[in-house]
Amino acid sequence: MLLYSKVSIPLIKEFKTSFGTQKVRDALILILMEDGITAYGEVVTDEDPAYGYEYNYTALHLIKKYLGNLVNPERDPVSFNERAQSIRGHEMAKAAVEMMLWDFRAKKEKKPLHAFIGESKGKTETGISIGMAPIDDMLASVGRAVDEGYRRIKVKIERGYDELIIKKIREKFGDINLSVDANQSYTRDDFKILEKLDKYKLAYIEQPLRKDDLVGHAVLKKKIETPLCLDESIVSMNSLRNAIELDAIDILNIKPGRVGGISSSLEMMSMADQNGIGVWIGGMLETGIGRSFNISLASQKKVKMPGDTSPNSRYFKKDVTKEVFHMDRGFIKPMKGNGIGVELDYQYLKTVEVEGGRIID
Ligand code: OSB
Ligand code: MG
Repeated sequence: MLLYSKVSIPLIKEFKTSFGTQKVRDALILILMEDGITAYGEVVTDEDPAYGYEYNYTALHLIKKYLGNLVNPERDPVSFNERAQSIRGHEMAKAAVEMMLWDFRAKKEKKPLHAFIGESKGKTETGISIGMAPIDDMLASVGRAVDEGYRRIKVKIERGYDELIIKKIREKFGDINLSVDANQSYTRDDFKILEKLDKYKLAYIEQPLRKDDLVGHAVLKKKIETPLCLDESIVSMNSLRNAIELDAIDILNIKPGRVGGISSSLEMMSMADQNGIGVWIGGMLETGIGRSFNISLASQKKVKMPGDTSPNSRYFKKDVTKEVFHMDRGFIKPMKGNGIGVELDYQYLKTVEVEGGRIID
């Protein structure tokens, strides 16, 4: 039986990026109950098509009309991926189903997911992503993150909210491991602004230009010293290969939910590794379900940079999972249990659920 539950969880603090301000996380959770096993998936979409073109309505529609039917009969994520190729795009919807199947298989084999999918370090270095805010608020948030022991601090920027805030952070906190994420806010007319950021020795600048402007990123990469990290631009092995061949990328932010799931994430890690591209695992304000998948991937040996895997207790007062992640001196560990190792707290889930039901009997 395949079920879904759409939940609306208020954020402790709004999260502001160049594409909008999130006040709640409207998460779409998938639940597969079979053979005495309960497996989970989470779609990283939100209510509106802001970060990408997919959103909750399209993802749920796709899962109901197409993807749910492609799951049968052997519950194997690899053959699901093959069949799902008949549906173009919609990697976020596909990813949620694919990842749920990986959780199912890992639980069937009685193994924690991080060990089931590859060579795991059993832990990962943790970074934090801080939304845009007035200067004083931002400096206070960075200060708190430094005190809490985060290994890399990423700050959201946009055209007009960039050099000054970076300058202030460097003045106050010295040479901390600092990066910025523009979420596609700049165009090719803004290269002069981006060149000025070189002197702040950022670990990287993430997704400065529009997602489909790989050539623009290649041109920019020649003009700046700051390493270029791509997020939205990379959705498939082909887009990664193109970025590498064009020399448009130094570092890759892999979000399994954006790239179609675990298999695709693992393939990307290998390709990045072979080409000297740094890799870290990103996040999309997931609940404990999605977060657990991310942390399992971030624990893989091939991931050598701190990612956006902060414990999501910084986003939610209460999560929909019974187990919550804790960070210890900048490290976070995958859960010990089988599969993703977290269970839904159904009692709480019902209080934040806005819609739910059966997809397949
Ligand atoms: O661009 O990395 C991003 C959150 C939502 C959408 C896009 C992004 C982000 C983050 C948050 O940076 C990272 C996290 O989940 O902690
Ligand atoms: Mg990003």
